[in-house]
Amino acid sequence: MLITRVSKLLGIKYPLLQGGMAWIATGKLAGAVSEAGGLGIIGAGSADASWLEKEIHTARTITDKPFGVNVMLMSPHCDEIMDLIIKEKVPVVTTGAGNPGKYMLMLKEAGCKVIPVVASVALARRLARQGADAIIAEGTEAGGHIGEMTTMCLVPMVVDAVEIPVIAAGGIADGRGAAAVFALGAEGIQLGTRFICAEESPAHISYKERVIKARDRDTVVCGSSTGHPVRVIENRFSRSYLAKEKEGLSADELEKMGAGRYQAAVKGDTENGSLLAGQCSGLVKKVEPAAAIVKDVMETAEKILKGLCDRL
Ligand code: TUI
Repeated sequence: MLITRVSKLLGIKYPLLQGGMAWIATGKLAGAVSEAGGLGIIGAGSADASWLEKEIHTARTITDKPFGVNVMLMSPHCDEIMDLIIKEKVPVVTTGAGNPGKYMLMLKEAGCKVIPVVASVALARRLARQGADAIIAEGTEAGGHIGEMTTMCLVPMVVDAVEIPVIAAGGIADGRGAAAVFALGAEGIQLGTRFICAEESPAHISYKERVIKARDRDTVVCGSSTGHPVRVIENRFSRSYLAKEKEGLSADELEKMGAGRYQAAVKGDTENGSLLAGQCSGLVKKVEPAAAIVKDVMETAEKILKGLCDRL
C-alpha cells in the first residue's frame, strides 16, 4: 500500500484525488470516489452556493469519509461559495484558474485543508509561503483550463521548490502514469478525464463515448488568444471557435461564443458543446464504477513500482 504525506494529511486510504470538473464532479461522483478510498471533489465551477449546498449534502448521504470542493476562482460566486464551504465544514478545498491567496487565511482558520492547483513553480512557491497544505501541479496535458508546462517537467520542479507535498495532475489516466509521477516525487495524483467516464459521472453517454473513442491527437487547445486556454476534444464547435480565433475575433467575443458550452456538452450536445477532456482521453477504454477506477489505478501503480524494485 502506498502511504504518503497526502494520504495522511487528508485521512484517506489512497493518495488519489478526483479532479473538480465543473458540472461533472457532482456530489454523487465525489461521494463514490471518497467511499472507494480516494478523495472525491465536488466541482463548484461557475455554479452558485445553493447548487453546491445540495451537492455537499448528496456526497454526505453516500459517504462519511473526507471529500473536497474545488473552487474555480474566476467564478462570479466565489465569495458565497467560500462562505458555504466554511459553514458546511468541508474538510478540503482545491482551487483552480487563479490565485487563492486572499481566501487562504479564512479557510485555514476554519480548519479547512487548502490545496491550490498551479501550472507554474512561481505560484506554487508563493502559495506554499502563504500556508497551502499541499499543491497540485497540473501539466498542460490536462483537460479544461491549462498552463504551458508539461507534467513531466512541472512536477519535479515544483517538488524541488516547495516543502509541502505535491500532487501531480494532467495526463494521468492509469497506474502507469501514476507510477511515473510518484517517481518524479509526487505524493499524490489527481485524475479528471478518466472520471468523466465513471458510471456515477453525470456526463451524457455521448460525451463519455467521445472520450473513449478519442485517439492521441484528438484534443485541441481553444482560447490561447484570450489568455484562458482550454483543452477540449475536437468537434464542430472547437473547429469554428479556432477559425474565429485565427480570424482575430476579440477576447470578449470569443468568451461570449464559449458561454454555456461546457454545460451543453455535459447534457449531450457533443457537436455544439465544449468537450473538456485531457490528452489522456486516448487511454480511457470504458465506462465503469468510480470505485473500479480508484482500485485499478492504485493497484496497477503499486504493482509497477514493486516490479521496478525487483529489477534493481
Ligand atoms: O482550473 C482548472 N481547469 C478548469 S477551470 C475551467 S472554467 C474556465 N473556463 C474558461 C476560462 C477559465 C476557466 C475549466 N477547466 N484547472 C486548474 C488550473 N489552474 N489549471 C491552470 C490553473 C491556473 C492558471 C493560472 C492556476 C493559477 C493561475 O494563476 C494565475 C495567477 O493569477 O497567478
